[in-house]
Amino acid sequence: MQLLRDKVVLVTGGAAGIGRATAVAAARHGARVAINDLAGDAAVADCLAEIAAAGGEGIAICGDVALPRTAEQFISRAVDAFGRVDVMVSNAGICPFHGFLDMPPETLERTMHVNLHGAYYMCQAAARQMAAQGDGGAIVAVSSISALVGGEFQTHYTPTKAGVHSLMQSAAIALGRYGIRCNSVLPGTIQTDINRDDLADRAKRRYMETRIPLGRLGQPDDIAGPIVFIASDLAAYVTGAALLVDGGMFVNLQ
Ligand code: RM4
Repeated sequence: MQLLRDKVVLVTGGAAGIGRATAVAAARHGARVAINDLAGDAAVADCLAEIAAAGGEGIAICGDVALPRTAEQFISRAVDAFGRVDVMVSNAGICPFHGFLDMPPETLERTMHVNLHGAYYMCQAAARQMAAQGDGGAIVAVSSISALVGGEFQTHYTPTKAGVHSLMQSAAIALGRYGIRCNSVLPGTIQTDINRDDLADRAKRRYMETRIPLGRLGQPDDIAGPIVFIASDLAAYVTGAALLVDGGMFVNLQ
């Protein structure tokens, strides 16, 4: 069953990790896919090849999501190529782990601008296009378990993930009249480049694994499936919702 057949799906941070897995899964489910990424490097080419191998048509429009013009260019180029936008997956994000007391202002600023401002600009630009198209759409923001709980070395990051989730709740209200659904997915600890260094600490990795009832860290494909579902017409009455995908970590107190 192809859940996104004939849809045009846009994914930010689409060349690696959760974004790449989502872009390939969308292609596998019949979508044409446009990915954004910061650098047009080998990872972008590899992702486009994987999209093609999955039977999809893909393009890449690179740019820094922290800049408002990147969102405008992403939407415009995707519409030029595919004629419309049906789904926006706002995934791009960073988490440079750092202590609170000596957090450099530039690290705080960059994290806020990429994770929260970038999500805002991308979701706003996609919603403008969807509203103009007049037949609805779906926006999925990749928030995090970190919207719900804290991290000692994530004081700059967890507020952005809470903000992304809250953005979806408010956007759901603002965009319901256009038939545009807005939802957030909240991944747990998923092995990607974002935490490669952090999880290289064996004690940290072991601690995180013991927190997870399913007994393993997540993989990008563990998030791609829920994103495809919540973007699809199977979720036609779902908006303003949050889907926690964490292997049971959040509820595991004892
Ligand atoms: C997630 C969660 C994970 C961490 C990543 C970077 O929100 O906190 O544990 O590895 O962020």
